[in-house]
Amino acid sequence: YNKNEFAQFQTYIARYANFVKANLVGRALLIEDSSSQQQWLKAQLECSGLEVDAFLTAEEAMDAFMHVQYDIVITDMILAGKMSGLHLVRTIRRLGSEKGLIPIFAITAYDEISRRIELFQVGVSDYMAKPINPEELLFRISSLIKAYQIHHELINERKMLQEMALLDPLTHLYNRAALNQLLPKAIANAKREQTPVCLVVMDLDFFKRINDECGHDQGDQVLIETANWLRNAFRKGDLVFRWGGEEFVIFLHKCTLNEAKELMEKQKDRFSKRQMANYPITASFGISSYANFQTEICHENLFKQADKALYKAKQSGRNCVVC
Ligand code: GH3
Ligand code: MG
Ligand code: MG
Ligand code: MG
Ligand code: MG
Repeated sequence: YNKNEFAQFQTYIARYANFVKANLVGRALLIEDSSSQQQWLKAQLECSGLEVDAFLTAEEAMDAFMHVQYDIVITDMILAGKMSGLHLVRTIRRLGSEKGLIPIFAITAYDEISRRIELFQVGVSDYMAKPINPEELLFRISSLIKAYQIHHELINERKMLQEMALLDPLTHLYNRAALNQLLPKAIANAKREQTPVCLVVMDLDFFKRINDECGHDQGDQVLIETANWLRNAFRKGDLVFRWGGEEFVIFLHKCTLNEAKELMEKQKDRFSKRQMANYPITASFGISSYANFQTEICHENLFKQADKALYKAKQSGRNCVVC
């Protein structure tokens, strides 16, 4: 750089440093065993807008780390306690969970190549050697924090999308994709625990009439209220799905065919006595069961058997239960 360029560069750095200072949002875990250095570092970090929890030993810091959600760990490598900086980094990295991916910034007294390599080998994200220049420190941690926060947002968004993909948007019951995912597991559980299970397919009777007579919105409302009724009608551990249209599927765990038949007769009567969105409505039910554990059954076949029984229920006049 010539003199002019350097001056310009310095102004730029100062301006950007102020920007970074005012713009860091997050919580830092700071470990420094010299209390004067700790106070100084804490003040520098807090200037940038960060919240800082500071500790003198790695043991105390690790305790806080397990209970609080941090955005970065900034640690001195040579510490007074039993647990060294390297040990702390290794412990965090071994967690495996989301927590174990936090950026870790090392502050070291030595700056030899072998030391630096060792830091990266145990999983440090970045480091600076003492004496620390606060401007540079803020630049370095700011990019680490931002990358980690974006990573977090993406993980949360992905979780939300995965959950949404399994829910029916109208009724918020599990949808058919959820059925394909959860039923094989539920059937495998039944086989492992040797406890019989049943599958019920429920189809609203003459549902098309509601749409025709009262409009599609009224039809939707009936579906929503039916779903709410179903949600409360069964035991914890039973699964309720909207399979499609006006058809619902109920998986009954720890339930024999006779028990399912008896239960569904009662539920059918309760349902037919209730109005759904001020509309009197009944439903037909078909039941299949899995109780012979010498044989395998896939959820498609379990469904087909229940659907066949449902067809018979429709043929014998609706508002009834067939096994
Ligand atoms: P059945 O007793 O034989 O089952 O007669 P049904 O009228 O209930 O059966 P059908 O299969 O003839 O008609 C089902 C209707 O459900 C047709 C379709 O337009 C309607 N439907 C499917 N999904 C929805 C939905 O999300 N909202 C509304 N309002 N109607 C739906
Ligand atoms: Mg130290
Ligand atoms: Mg139908
Ligand atoms: Mg039909
Ligand atoms: Mg129907």
